[in-house]
Amino acid sequence: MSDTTIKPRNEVKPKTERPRLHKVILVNDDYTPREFVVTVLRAEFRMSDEQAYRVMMTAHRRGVCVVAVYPKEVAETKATSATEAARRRGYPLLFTTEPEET
Ligand code: TYC
Repeated sequence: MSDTTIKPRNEVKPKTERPRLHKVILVNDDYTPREFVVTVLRAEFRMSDEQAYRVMMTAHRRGVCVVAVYPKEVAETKATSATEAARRRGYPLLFTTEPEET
């Protein structure tokens, strides 16, 4: 048997940090039809008709509306995909992302 003793580290700090979330933001414009905005919100963000309508009207009135929060990668993918769906139809509709304040 060896005399060597192994001293455990005094402090083992548990890793509890969660990945930071990013907001997906819907931006108003003067050209995209309301109904199309609702359709995109329903399809890309799995919202009910009622939720989608409320989010669309908030962006319409205030200029922007937070749609949802996700881990960074997910937020960016969804924002890009929703914006591209609008481009394919020739609309200037824009979704952006930004980190959520903690
Ligand atoms: N302002 C648009 C209209 O009156 C509708 C709209 C709402 C467009 C929200 C974009 O993010 C938006 N047709």
